[in-house]
Amino acid sequence: MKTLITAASLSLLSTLALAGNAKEDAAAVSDTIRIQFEILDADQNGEITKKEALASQKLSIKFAELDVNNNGNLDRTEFSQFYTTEEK
Ligand SMILES: [Ca+2]
Ligand SMILES: [Ca+2]
Repeated sequence: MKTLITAASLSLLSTLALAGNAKEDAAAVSDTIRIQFEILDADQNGEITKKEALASQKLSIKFAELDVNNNGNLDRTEFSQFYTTEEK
């Protein structure tokens, strides 16, 4: 019984450790996304227009693909897709 508890505790600990790392990675990525977004969002209205996207060749190439709701702007959610697909 004692062995079982130890094994369970160990697996719980490693699960927590993994979750901790993933959380840190996600935080680092979202920091980068936020900074990139602010750089590209020249007029700081919270959306990146096609014109603003021209500052990044890669972004302007993928603009139509990323503009999921086709409103001609990329919001943070849409922009984060660019970043996460770019990383892979
Ligand atoms: Ca803007
Ligand atoms: Ca959009």
